Amino acid sequence: MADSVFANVVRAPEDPILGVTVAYNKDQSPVKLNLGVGAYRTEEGKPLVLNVVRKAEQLLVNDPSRVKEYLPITGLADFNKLSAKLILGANSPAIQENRVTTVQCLSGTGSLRVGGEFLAKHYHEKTIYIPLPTWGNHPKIFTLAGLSVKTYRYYDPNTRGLDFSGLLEDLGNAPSGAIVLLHACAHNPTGVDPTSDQWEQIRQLMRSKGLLPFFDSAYQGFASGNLDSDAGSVRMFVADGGECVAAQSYAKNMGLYGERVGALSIVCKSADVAARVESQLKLVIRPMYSNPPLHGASIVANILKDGELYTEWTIEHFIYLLTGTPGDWSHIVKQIGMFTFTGLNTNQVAFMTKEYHVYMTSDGRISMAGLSLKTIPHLADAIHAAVTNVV
Ligand code: PGU
Repeated sequence: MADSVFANVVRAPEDPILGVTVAYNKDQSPVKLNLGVGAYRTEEGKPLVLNVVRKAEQLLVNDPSRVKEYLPITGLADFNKLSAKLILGANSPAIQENRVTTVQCLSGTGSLRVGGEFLAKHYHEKTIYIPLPTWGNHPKIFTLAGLSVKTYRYYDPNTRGLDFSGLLEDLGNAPSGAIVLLHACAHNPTGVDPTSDQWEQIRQLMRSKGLLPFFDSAYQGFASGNLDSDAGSVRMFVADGGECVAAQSYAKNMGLYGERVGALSIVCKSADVAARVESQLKLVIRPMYSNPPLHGASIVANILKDGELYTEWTIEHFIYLLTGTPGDWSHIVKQIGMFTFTGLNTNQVAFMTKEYHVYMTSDGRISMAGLSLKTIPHLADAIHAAVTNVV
């Protein structure tokens, strides 16, 4: 047999986050626990679908007038309008003045990628600053989008809090006009967010240097439990009349992970600019995947536009924020969002996986949403053993 024409393809490593699920699926142990990916689980550790999502889905199935026609390149119009309202606020002047363009994209990742490619093509400064650390896919998304990626200091391992002076210093030294990736709330993986006063200082510094804010909003509702408060950082930057970019994901806050529902909004100075920006976004999207999928966006639109379902969503979703925290380390209580940055090192994580079948990312991040009352003691044992046996 002749060699494969692909014989020189080298094996790539598993993804640092999604690869944790691959390893977990292979494990046969009955006590295994997956705290890698940020996803809600039932007490039994099974994936959880919100009731309100089931209801909205049923409405779609029962409606015979619904067809499977292609969506426009920009996606479902209702979904886009409602998404802009969710992040910018119902009474946002920017929306009223028609200077926001919103396009439906493939969840948060797709929104970041489309936004990145648009900026690489049409924005004058090609450097994007991302926090250190950040979600592991950020540098890859923006590099492949054609931007050059640099980091700014964000987390201080000594205080297990924000390195605010480092952040201000690094953004202060960024070239004017550079793009800055900001986690709108519930920073992943650290769970550390700036206070409103700190956000205000960041805003002033960024506006004074003409730095362009690119918000990643993957956890709206997870930081404070309130959708509006969690969009406060974004709204602060819109209220000053300046421009910004925002990527939204419904993967976590509606539990729609695999439906791949998200939106990219670009807030512009005028309606005329917004229309031209949208025309160019279509040119980015069309050759990439032509137009986005219909089903998930229809679910979201049904929930967001219906008063009753909307209320049900806000109540049901936030009940799951009340998951208990193991241990009494004060940083764990202080950190917010779906994840806890435990401070466990790579060796301790490897030990917990090998000896206790507990799966998490090697940086020590655990998804709190993967825990249940039943599994907390097992995790606590595993952490105790790791901390006492492994340095
Ligand atoms: N932005 C941030 C900050 C994220 O944490 C995630 C998902 C995304 C964007 C993109 O999510 P979409 O599913 O594309 O909407 N991070 C999760 C999910 C697993 C992953 O890495 O994709 C996580 O566990 O970090």
